[in-house]
This record gives sequence, C-alpha cells and structure tokens, in this order.
Amino acid sequence: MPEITIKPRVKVKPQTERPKLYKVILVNDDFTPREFVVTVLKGEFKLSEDQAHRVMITAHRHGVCVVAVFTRDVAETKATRATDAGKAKGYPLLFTTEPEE
Ligand code: TYC
Repeated sequence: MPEITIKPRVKVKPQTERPKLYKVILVNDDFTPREFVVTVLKGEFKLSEDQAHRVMITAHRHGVCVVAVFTRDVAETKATRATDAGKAKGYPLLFTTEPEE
C-alpha cells in the first residue's frame, strides 16, 4: 500500500517584524521664543545647533516640521517631555506624534 503524506502548508510569520515607527512633529505658534524652541530640540532630541535651527525655522515658516522618527513609546515620551518643557515656562509649544505611512 503506497503511503500518502500530506505536507501542511502553514504561513510562517517572520519572527523579526520591524516595529511601526512614529514621527515627532513640531507645531508652530506665535508665542514661544525661537531660541527656546532650539534649546528644547537640542536637549530632548539631541539635534545640533544647526539642525535644531533648521527644524525650528521650517515649523515657523510652514506650520509644522518632522523632528525625528522613533518607536511609539520613545516618540510619545519625547513629545510629552518637550511639550512639558514649554509648559513649565508658560509657552504653548507643542510636539505631537503620528504613525509613519
Ligand atoms: N513662531 C515663533 C516665533 O516667531 C517661533 C516658533 C517656531 C515657535 C517654531 C514654535 O514650533 C515653533 N517666536
């Protein structure tokens, strides 16, 4: 009697799926001093003076600017800390997060 063996075809999910990434976005306002925005960008996001200035000016001119991309937890923590730094000085400075496409 010939034996028939059936090979199960199971889709194997790759074990190392890359985590979804989130953008941290700087939002312009009319009150926060430019230099303070630059200081927060350098302190919280480790940008150089030059990078921080470019990001600040881009948000100032266009309304928003992507600061950097992180995993969800890191993006949310940094956005909150940076927003709170402005709040502590009475500024409406705002950082938000959104998932990458
Ligand atoms: N628009 C602010 C000003 O003219 C500076 C500023 C830039 C504030 C970027 C917030 O995300 C910002 N003082």
